[in-house]
Amino acid sequence: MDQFDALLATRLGRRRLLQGGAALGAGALAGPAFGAEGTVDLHLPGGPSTRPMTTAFPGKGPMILQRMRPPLLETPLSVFNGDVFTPNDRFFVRWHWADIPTTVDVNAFRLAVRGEVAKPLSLTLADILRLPRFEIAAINQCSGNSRGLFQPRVPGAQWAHGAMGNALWTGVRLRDVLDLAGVRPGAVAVRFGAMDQPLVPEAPDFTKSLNIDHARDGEVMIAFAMNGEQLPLLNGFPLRLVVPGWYSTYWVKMLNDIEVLAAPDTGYWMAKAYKIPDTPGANVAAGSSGFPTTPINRMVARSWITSLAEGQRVPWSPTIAVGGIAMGGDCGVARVDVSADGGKTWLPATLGPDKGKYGFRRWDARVPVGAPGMVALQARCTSDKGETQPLQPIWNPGGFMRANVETTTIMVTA
Ligand SMILES: Nc1nc2c(c(=O)[nH]1)N[C@H]1C(S)=C(S)[C@@H](COP(=O)(O)O)O[C@H]1N2
Ligand SMILES: [Mo]
Repeated sequence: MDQFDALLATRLGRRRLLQGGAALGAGALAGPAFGAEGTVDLHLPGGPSTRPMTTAFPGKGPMILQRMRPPLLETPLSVFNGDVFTPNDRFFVRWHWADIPTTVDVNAFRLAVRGEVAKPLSLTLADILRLPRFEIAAINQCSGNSRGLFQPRVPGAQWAHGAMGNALWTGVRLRDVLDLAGVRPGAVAVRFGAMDQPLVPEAPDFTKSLNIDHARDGEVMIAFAMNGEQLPLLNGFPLRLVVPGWYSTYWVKMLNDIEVLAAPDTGYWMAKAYKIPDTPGANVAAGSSGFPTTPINRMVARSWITSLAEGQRVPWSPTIAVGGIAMGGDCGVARVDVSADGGKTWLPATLGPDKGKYGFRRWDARVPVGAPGMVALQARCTSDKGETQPLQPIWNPGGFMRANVETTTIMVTA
C-alpha cells in the first residue's frame, strides 16, 4: 500500500468525501462580508488600494477580500515567503458565476465523457480513483494576476500579486480518461464543463477547451487532491483540471463534463473572453483596440520579493538579505538576479531546491547597500527556455500576463 492508497482510504473514502462536500455552508457565501481582521494596502497605483482581510470562508485562513459573491479571495504576499507549496487554507479563490454548489453528493456525482468518443461514459468518483494516479507540482496563476498594477487601469478584478498559488496535485491523467472512452479520429479539441452556473440563463456557462494533443499530453490532470488533502470546495471539490504551465482559466474546477469536439470551440469563453494581443509579450500601446488576438495560453517567467514588504523599515548593514520566489512559466527557473540600485547592477541569487519545473522556486541573496535611505529592490527571473523578465510593464485591455520585473522599495534606517 503506497502513500496514495492511504490517502484514498483515509481522506477520499466515502465518508470523508461526504463530509468534505458538506463543508461549505450556504451562509458563508452570503454572510458577513468580513470579520475584524483589519485591512491591507495592496499598493495599487490606479485607485482604491486597501482591502479588508477576511476569515469568513470555510476552509480558508486570513485572505484578502476582493469580492464577496462570487468569491474572489487573494493570498497575502507574505504567505509566499513560507513553503514553496501554498497551504490549501491560504490558496486564492476565483469564481466567475455566483451559483456555486455549497454541497456535493459524492455518491450521486458523475463525470460525463461524451462527444467524439467511441463509448460515452458516466464515471463515478470511485471509477476515477481506480485509475493510475500521479502527482505534479504546478502553479495555478490567474491570467489577471497583478492586474491592479496596470497603468492605465483596466476593468476586471484589481488583484495584486496573490491570485496565484503552487500546490502538489494528485490525480489521474486526462489522457487515461479519454482513452477509456476512445477518442474518435476526427477529434480536434476537448471542452470542460463544471457544476457552477450563472445566476441568469442568458449568461454563458463557464467552459474552456484545450486542443486534443494538449489534452492527451499525459501531464494535463484531473486532480482530486492538493498538497495531500482533498480539494477545498472553493478550489474545485471533488475534481478539477490541472493544466501545468498554463494560466488557471483552463483549470476548470468542480469538473463534471468532458466533451470531445470535432470542431474548434467557438463558445464565449474561448472565442471572446481571455483573449490576449497576438504580439510579443501580449503587449500593445496603452488604450489600443482592434489588434489581432489569440486565446491566452502558456505562462511566462516571473519573480517576487517575499521576505520584505513594500515600505518596510530595515536597519542598515553593508549587505541586506532579500529572498523570494520565482517561476519559469511553462518550464523551470534557470536563474534569478537581484538588484538594489534600480536595475543598474545585478547579482545572482542562490536558488533553493527544485521541487518541479512547473512550481515555485525559492531564491535568496544578499545585496550591498551603501548608505541608509530608500532602496529599490528588484528580482529578475530567467527561465530554462532563456526568457528573461522584461524591465518595462506591458499593457493590454484585459490586464493579462503581467510579468515585468517588480520593485519593492524599502526604507533602510541608520
Ligand atoms: N468551474 C469553474 N472553474 C474555474 C473558474 C470558474 O469560474 N468556474 N474560474 C477559473 C479561473 S479564471 C481561475 S483564476 C481559477 C481559480 O482557481 P482557484 O479558485 O482554485 O484558485 O479557476 C478557474 N476554474
Ligand atoms: Mo482567472
